[in-house]
Amino acid sequence: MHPSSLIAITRDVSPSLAACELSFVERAPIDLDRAVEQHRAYRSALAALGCEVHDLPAQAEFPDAVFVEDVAIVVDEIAVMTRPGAPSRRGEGATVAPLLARWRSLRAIEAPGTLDGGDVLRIGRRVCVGESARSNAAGIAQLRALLAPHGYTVQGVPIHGCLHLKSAVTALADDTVLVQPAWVDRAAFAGYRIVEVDTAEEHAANVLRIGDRVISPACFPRTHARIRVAGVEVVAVDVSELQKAEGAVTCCSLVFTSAP
Ligand code: CIR
Repeated sequence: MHPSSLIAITRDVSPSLAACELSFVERAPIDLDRAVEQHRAYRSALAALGCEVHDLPAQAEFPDAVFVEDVAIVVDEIAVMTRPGAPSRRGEGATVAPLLARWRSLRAIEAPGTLDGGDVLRIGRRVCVGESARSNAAGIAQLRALLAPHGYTVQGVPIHGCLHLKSAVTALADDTVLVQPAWVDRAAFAGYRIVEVDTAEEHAANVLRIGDRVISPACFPRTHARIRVAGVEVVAVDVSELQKAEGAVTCCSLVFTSAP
């Protein structure tokens, strides 16, 4: 039997990234070459942290397709293909599904449900889903029905002022979350140790946990100091051009173990 390995699925930056969806971020010119280079460095960071990176080719017809996190939820037992809330993003999953099917049996969110992976925060067997403009009650109910047989509890969490739940909160460890309290109520995470982002770094709550370390955008040094005080090592990556597309670090990959 092969030992289990950490898989990361990514997708190259679309040449049409400038036409991305934007909700809470002002449109600003994106340097595409720089975005491509930053994405390459992000993949290198994943590899350096032990991930086997499977990079899909860019899709010119889908400006936001680099943000692969939104098209699937991967748990140990199954993967759920989402139905993204933005109609422009609904075709992105078609080329991710066959790759994911190498490791997981696939399920799917069906209309009228909508769900973006960026709204789904899993900590152990607890799954929190942002009640956002992208993920509706039907989508959350379908995810609950698909995951409950595998022992997961799925709970809707209201958010306000940001795109996705994981814009507002991510996990630093099984017992610790990093929170932007302006966008999500800290009370939803009672029982966890809570680290707040620095007030000068509004978008700093989105970190990608790989084992006992986190990847975080390089532009948030004050929050990095807080994370380190909490005992977690930070790997900083520059994703400035992807941030202009309202993306950050969790959204650019699907990370899971090959054989749990
Ligand atoms: C969108 O609005 O769908 C993209 N421009 C950004 C998606 C970012 N996804 C994520 O954080 N999971």
